[in-house]
Amino acid sequence: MKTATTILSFFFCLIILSSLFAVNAQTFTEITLTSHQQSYNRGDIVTVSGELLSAEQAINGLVGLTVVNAKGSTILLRTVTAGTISNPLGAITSAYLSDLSAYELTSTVAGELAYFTISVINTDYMPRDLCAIISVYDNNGVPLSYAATKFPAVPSGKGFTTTMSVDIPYEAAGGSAFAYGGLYSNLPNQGGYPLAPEVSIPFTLIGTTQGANQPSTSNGNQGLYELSFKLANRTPIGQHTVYAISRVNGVIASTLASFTVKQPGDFNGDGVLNIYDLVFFSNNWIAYYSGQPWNQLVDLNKDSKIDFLDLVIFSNAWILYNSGV
Ligand SMILES: [Ca+2]
Ligand SMILES: [Ca+2]
Repeated sequence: MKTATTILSFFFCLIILSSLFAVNAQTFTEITLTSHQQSYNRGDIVTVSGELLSAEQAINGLVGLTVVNAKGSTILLRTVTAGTISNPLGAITSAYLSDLSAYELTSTVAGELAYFTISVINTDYMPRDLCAIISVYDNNGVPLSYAATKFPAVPSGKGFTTTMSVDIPYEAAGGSAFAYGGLYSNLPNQGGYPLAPEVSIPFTLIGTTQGANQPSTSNGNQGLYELSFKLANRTPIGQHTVYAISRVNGVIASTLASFTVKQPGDFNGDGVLNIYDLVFFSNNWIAYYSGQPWNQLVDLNKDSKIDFLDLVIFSNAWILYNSGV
């Protein structure tokens, strides 16, 4: 929790500082960010989007997006493009799944460390700190983990190649998965902004469960950007924070948004899982079987029926809630 507070207070300071710089530079660079819903269930698809503006006009640019879960862990770091990017300050020249020795691989196994090798260069005219980032998803478009490597003051025209390890959880959905390679001036939670468009790295994830082949998606037209991803079935309950940062015309703009991941089985939405939710479940179960109207909230596995599968999910949520997990 301490880490979460530190990260969030850093982001707030950065926003205040960047807005001061924006005023001083009189360019009024601004970035907006919203999550399309205030609250989500575990397993839902989250979409966040926003706009990049300079002097109140939509402007092309790179936007770095960070999502921090309710336990303060960063679950994804992505670079989305708001329009066409010309003359980026850096480039990713290659990125692929590999072994520890940078030998290229096509598949890896859930529950083990995966390795990714990425090569980046500084295309600016002056030395720059470079931070290469790998953000990994499973076959359901669920963000799993990330890794980053920084090198200070990389000369103009030079770069580095690094091999990074990412922990792939055992429960990650197998199939066609994606990682994304990003290049930043630093980690976004340390004020870093994107220097180059990201690259996607397709690979095969061998898992104990097969995913639905539903990748995370991003898109953008001039000034507009959007990112969708799926919440893990085990994502912590509570407030998730999304942080966006961009550098446009030499001015850094950043902002925050948040959404809540709801307690499964909390049908009346009071944040507590108790007898009132059980009564709601039972009443709707009875209604379903007697052909009466029933509430879709109770269909926890979203198969348009109320049966024992929903009861199992409800019971598991009840046990987990009452054991304080
Ligand atoms: Ca409740
Ligand atoms: Ca159901």
